[in-house]
Amino acid sequence: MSKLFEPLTIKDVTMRNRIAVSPMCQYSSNDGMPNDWHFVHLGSRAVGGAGLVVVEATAVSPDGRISPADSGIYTDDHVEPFARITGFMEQHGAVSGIQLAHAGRKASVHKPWEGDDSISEEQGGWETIAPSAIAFGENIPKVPRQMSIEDIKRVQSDFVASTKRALAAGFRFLEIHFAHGYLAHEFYSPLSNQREDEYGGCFENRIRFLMETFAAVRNVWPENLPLAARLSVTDWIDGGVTVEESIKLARRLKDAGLDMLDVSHGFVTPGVDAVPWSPGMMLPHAERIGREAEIATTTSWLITEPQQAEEAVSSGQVDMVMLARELLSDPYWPYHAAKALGDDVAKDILPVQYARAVQ
Ligand code: 8OZ
Repeated sequence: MSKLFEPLTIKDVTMRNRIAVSPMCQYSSNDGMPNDWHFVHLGSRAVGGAGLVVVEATAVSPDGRISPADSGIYTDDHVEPFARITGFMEQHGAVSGIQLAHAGRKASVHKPWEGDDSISEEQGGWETIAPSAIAFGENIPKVPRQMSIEDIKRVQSDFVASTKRALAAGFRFLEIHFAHGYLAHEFYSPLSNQREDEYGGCFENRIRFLMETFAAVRNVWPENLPLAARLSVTDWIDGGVTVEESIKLARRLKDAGLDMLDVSHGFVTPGVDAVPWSPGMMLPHAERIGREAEIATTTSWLITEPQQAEEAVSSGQVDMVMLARELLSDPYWPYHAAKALGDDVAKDILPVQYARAVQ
């Protein structure tokens, strides 16, 4: 049997294989509510055979949404519609995961297919907050308000309340969004954090928001359930975060109870030319961080082929792969991958309603 289709156990949760659906924003909610779109989108990927399905970046507060159409888990009313989705996904053999996020200075923008640019307050946008009053730039010129200590505490308590709701909704895998230039990454990167208090400056201060938020979430997320974080491990530019300091941060998070690091990159500033786009580009970084920080890892980015995914896990570069776009065009990618790898599990992946007709 291939390694890709070997189950993976983290804490008390066993995934049937090492293929995860990476969190992908759908920009299809009204006031944060998941709806039939999310049910079908996520449910289809569970039926398609993924071991873990992670719900898109889900906001911990209304101002933490990237766009007004982001999903959110900032009221108790969000729990029930998410529970319907987790119930269906688990019934079809997938572990239900969710990514919790606050978009910081990249909040209050139009959906990608409506321009991806800042929405003014007159147009229904909102005031954004960030570690420092520095705009992202280019298509997001809105200058955020520098967060006070009270703002920091408020956002951290929003992460805690959202974690409790995620648990109530039946999720068994939680990922905190520390990547892609959103709020936590804005604290981590010197490019967006120019604070002069204990939340800015040296490494210790720049990771404080992340460490405190992580500890607060870990405190309410059950010890026996996996807690992951997605981290932009490099900003790809001088003066930004580096893989070396991200290894230090990964070790610190591991000591604080991190179960898996989702290795990602960039997006804290616009127009970075140095991104080395290539197949499996983050796999060597994930391998190094996993080895040096002694932490389980996963990654995404241009992992598209069954053999490539198999090599990534069988060579020990990562414990699990996260696929995104490939799974948009083919929810049955796990089934097709098992067939391509000649794996016997292919016959068990499709639900009986389909398997009776297709093998
Ligand atoms: C990839 C690159 C930049 C942003 C997210 C919308 O992380 C994103 C995103 C994904 O939620």
